[in-house]
Amino acid sequence: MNIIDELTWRGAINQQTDAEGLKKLTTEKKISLYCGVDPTGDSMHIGHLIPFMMMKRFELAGHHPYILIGGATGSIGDPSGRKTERQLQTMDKVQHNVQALSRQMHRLFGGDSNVTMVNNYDWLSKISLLDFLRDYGKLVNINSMLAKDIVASRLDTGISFTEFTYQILQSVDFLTLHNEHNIQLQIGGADQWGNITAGIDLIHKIKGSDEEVYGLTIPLMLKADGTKFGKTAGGAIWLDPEKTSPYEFYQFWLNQDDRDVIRYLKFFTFLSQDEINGLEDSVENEPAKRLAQRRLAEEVTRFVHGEEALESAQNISEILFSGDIQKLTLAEVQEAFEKVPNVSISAKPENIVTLLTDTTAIEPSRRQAREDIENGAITVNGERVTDTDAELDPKDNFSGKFMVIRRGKKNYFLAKVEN
Ligand code: 545
Repeated sequence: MNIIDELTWRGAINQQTDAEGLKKLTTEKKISLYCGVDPTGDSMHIGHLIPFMMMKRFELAGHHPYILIGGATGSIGDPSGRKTERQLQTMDKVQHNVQALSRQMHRLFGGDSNVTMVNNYDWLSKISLLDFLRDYGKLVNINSMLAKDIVASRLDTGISFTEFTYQILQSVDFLTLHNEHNIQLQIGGADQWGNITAGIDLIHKIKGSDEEVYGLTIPLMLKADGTKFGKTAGGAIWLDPEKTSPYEFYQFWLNQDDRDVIRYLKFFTFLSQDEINGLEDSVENEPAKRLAQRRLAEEVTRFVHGEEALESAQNISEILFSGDIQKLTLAEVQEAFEKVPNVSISAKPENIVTLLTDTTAIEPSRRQAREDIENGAITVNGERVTDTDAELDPKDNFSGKFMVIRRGKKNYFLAKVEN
């Protein structure tokens, strides 16, 4: 199947500069294409990942993707999708982020794949101001720059000359990559449309309007309930395991709504159309099994974090579901309860009522603590405690490092033992 037809089936096409031309080109030959990312942070979140998943599909179809890290553009800042001027980052910070993002990209798309990484600092930093103005500035029309949505929407609040110029830098990238690597297509999220078409205009001005270059954008991912995709109460879902643990990452996908899960499978997994259609039937006919969510969580976690992290995330999920938390390893306890309230306790044995009130303030009063204990609402390390005189010794579990306290069905607290 042609790659453009595949992306269409996946719901992954927002706009194209020449749909017919691009389909013909990709049917006739294998092309080189690119997508860029600016080092404005040290990790991508799952929203940023989308166009790069689509690049991987181009690769699987035999095309040659280039990933551009914006060492130069990242020091300026893309105004796209932002209502206010950005604060400039220090060059040290940009450099740090370039390295972090390159590592992340390598882990995801490197290895033995046919993906090439480039950094636009290598060419943009070499252009002098006079050359810039003479070679490129002269070819770009201020009127068409002002007409771009991104710039137009900032005219009343204001936009600096620096951010205004950003679209020319991204255009020079497209031109440079076209000249040096015969790149014919740039892809990006819907917010990149203005920058991508600016690049095509520049190439046409310099190389003639017959020069075959294309742009394609991917729609913003929306959720059926109208809230923002990829955000939870705890913030964004990051690809960096230090920011979002593999367990939390796995749970995020597992908890998706039936109305969204098929669209996510199409965007974030490499499952075939047949497999996804099968899962769609399952959502319709046996939704309680949540097969689609399970498969989604499994595929995406494996792709981003690897097999071992996936197994551990599944293991933690099963253990928490069964309540048998003594089976968790020390590392798993930390991962599982990273986001629950943390309290600290001493290494000495303590009475359960004192522990829940004076020591940890999990319960508001001794009366409430006694009531919850007697009603069976309190478990410690997976075991129900119903005796208000019980003495708990932190040494008994998790190598004396943690005590996991649960109030009611879902309220977990991680007590860290002070040493
Ligand atoms: C720079 C030079 C080029 C081509 C592209 C660029 C980057 C582009 C841009 N892209 C966004 C981005 O976000 C910061 C990530 C922090 C880790 O700003 N001008 O860099 C996002 N992009 C992915 C998608 C996007 C876009 O990386 O395209 O739409 C989000 O889905 O916002 O020559």
